[in-house]
Amino acid sequence: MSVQKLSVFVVGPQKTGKTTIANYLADLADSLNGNEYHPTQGVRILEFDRRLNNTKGKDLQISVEVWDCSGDPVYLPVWPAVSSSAAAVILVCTPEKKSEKDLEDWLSIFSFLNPVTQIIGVQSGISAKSVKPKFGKVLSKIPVYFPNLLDDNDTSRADFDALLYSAYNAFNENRDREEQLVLNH
Ligand SMILES: Nc1nc2c(ncn2[C@@H]2O[C@H](COP(=O)(O)OP(=O)(O)OP(=O)(O)O)[C@@H](O)[C@H]2O)c(=O)[nH]1
Ligand SMILES: [Mg+2]
Repeated sequence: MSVQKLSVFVVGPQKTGKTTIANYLADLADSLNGNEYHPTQGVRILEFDRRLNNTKGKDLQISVEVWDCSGDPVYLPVWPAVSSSAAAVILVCTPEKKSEKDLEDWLSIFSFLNPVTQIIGVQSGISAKSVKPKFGKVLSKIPVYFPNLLDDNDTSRADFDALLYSAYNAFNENRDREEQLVLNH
C-alpha cells in the first residue's frame, strides 16, 4: 500500500514561533533549547513520517512535509505560487501579533483548503500576556489552540495528528468526488 503524502504549511507573522513549532512537530532534537532567534530565510521543508491511530480501522502511515515559511513580508508574493500543494495550514500568531487583517491575509492564501484542515496556533508562551485573542467573523470559524511546548501536558502533537487526519480525509473525499465527476461526465 502506498503511503499518503501530505504537505502542511506553517505560516504567520515574523517571530511568532513557527520554526519552533515546526521543529517540535518534526521531533528535532534540541529544538527547544536556547532562545536564540534565527529568522527563516524563505522556507525550510521538514520531511518526516507520522503514524496515526485510527480508532475505526487500520493505523495510517503518513509521509509529512512541513513547510516552515518565513513571516517576512518580503516573501508574501511567493506563497500563492507554491501554496497549491498544501493539504493543511497552521497559522501561528501571538497575543500581540494577531492583527486580524494580517491573519486573514495569510489564510486567504489557503482559501482553497477545506476549513477542517486549518488551525490557528496562538503562542502565548513567548509573550508577556497569556491572553486568548478574540477573533472576528472569518477567523472565529477556525479552531484555535494554545501550544505550550515546554509543558509535559502539551497537546500540540495530538492536535497536529488530528489536523493530519482531517487533511487525509479531506484529500480522499476530494479525490472520490473528482473520480465521480469523471465517471458521470
Ligand atoms: N519561551 C518561549 N519561547 C519561544 C516559544 N516559541 C518560540 N520561542 C522563541 O521565539 C523566538 C522566535 O521563534 P521562531 O520560531 O524562530 O519564530 P518564527 O515565527 O519562525 O520567525 P520567522 O522565521 O522570522 O518568521 C525564538 O527566540 C524562540 O526561541 C515558546 O513557546 N516559548
Ligand atoms: Mg522561522
